[in-house]
Amino acid sequence: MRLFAAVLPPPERLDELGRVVDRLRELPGAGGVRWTSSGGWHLTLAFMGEVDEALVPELRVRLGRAASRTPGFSLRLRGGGHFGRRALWAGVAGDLDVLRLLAERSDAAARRAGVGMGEHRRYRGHLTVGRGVGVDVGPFLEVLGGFEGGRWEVGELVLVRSLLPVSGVRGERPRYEAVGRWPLGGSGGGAG
Ligand code: 2AM
Repeated sequence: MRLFAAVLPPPERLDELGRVVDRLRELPGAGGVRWTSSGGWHLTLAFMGEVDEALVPELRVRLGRAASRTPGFSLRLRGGGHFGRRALWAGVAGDLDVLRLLAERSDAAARRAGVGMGEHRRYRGHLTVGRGVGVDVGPFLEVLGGFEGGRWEVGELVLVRSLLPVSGVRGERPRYEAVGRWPLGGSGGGAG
């Protein structure tokens, strides 16, 4: 199954972002962006891709351990950016060091469980709101630049399954399903 570890912002924070994205979708050129579905919005910690079912029990144990070793922390959604024309995203602010630590521990958990994780890149927290940006991103970034979401406490690490569309309908988006949740430890992080 196709899996990734993520932080899921609470509904009220997603609603705030939703109001900004509604404005983006009214801008000229918005039709040239594949907007992600707000119900699936997430901050990816570690993307694992296709994972052999046999590895999942070990992966769960290790993700649970990564979560328990990491203290709860606070974040807010703020501003935005883009990865070339591939992705338009909302940024994050707050305890970014802990967010990065949780991302690195999730990546390490997956590697130790035997998941092929590809090359290790420096983590950059972001929430993708649009893909395949076929137009000038400038006007979108201008609106996102003024976005300041409210703070929330991140209390859990979530394992998400991504179900890719099979219908072949153009523009259809993946469905996401939480298949595991582990509380963060709150004990100060430890050494591992
Ligand atoms: P993105 O939003 O920055 O594109 C589920 O696919 C999530 O995992 C997406 O939010 C995506 O991040 C992230 N991801 C990271 N690497 C990926 C990859 N190689 N293929 C698909 N998704 C990836």
